[in-house]
Amino acid sequence: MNRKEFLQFGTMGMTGMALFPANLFAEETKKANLDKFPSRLPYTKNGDWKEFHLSVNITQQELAPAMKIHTLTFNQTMPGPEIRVKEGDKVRVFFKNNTELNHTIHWHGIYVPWRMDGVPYVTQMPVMPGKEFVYEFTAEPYGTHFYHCHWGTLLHMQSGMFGSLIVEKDDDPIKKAFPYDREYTLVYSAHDVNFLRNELNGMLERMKERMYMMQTGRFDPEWFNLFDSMEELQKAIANGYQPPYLVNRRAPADLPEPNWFTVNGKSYPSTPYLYIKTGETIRVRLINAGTENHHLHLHGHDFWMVCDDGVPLPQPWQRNTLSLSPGKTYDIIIEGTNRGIWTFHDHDTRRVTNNGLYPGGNLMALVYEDLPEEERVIQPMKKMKMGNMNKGKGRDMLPKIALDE
Ligand SMILES: [Cu+2]
Repeated sequence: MNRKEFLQFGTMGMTGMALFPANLFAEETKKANLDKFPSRLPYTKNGDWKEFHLSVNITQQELAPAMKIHTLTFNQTMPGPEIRVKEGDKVRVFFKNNTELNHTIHWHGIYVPWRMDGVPYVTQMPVMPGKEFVYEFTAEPYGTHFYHCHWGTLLHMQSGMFGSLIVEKDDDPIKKAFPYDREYTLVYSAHDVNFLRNELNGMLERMKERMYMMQTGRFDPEWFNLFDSMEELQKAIANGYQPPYLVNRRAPADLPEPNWFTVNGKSYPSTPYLYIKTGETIRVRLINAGTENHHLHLHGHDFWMVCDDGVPLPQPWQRNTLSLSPGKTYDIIIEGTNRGIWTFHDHDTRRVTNNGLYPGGNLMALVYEDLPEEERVIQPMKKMKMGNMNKGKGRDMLPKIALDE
């Protein structure tokens, strides 16, 4: 993308694309929309193994036009790339830490051997700055899962360290019951950007402390701040060591209160669209990698809840709202039975805001690609015989998409 194309795209994103239905149907909008879903992480085959590479870096992420934050990201994207494997695959993931912080990877919902579970000081030592750790497991069970950092989880997860992990199988039970035409992955998160900024700055302070610890011989890069006995810990404290649970090592006085809400790393008006056509069926994989409950509601349709935490439900449930609590995944099926442009959003309206301002956050649209030209514009107000309201310019005065639930 050259500079001119970038500027054109940027302008479109900021002014028209999100609000004006006419642009929703442009080929370039649809093409740009594909980038709003996680990219597929490529692998190489090594004997029986599928080998993947993940790294963590500090990168900038644009949540909405002109709103950028610093994030900790897998392979420089938020969410991280999607790992998609077949049930029974042998998976090897080389994880490289390119930051000054510790990290691990936890494979949420996967039956990994316990030493591969990614819980620091429980199943493994944290992956130190500059180090690499190799995770190996068999991909099971089937379904929609995710991976995330398990070190300093509160900060690292809302900083962006999460990604989808999809385990497929040849004879997919959902595909059999609801032959679907396309599928989408949506990863939800919530961010207190002030907390993120303070914590990342606090991290720089702790780096200075670590330098001091290293210079004074109280730091072992392989063992960090782990002590073999209470005496050893007490001796270190007497020598100036501050355990991480001491209050003066915590930057914020309060727990974070998220003020930005993202779907696939984007807040409205940058959120992805779910394109569908009349008669089509789509599968949507919903993953909550954040800290908030999202009460997701689809307008104009019911959907079928078909998988819960990846497990196919014995009986699909017909719904128009579901509650996606932290750590949960659901798969839903939407049938293209009611042509139009329909919002799909968090019905806890605190989460359809950007820093307290509506509209924003988890506001998205289900868009019928086959909506006829004449239905793409809102009827001019004068045709609606609404008294004084038609005294304007005789053209539409409503927002192009009704944003209220
Ligand atoms: Cu981390």
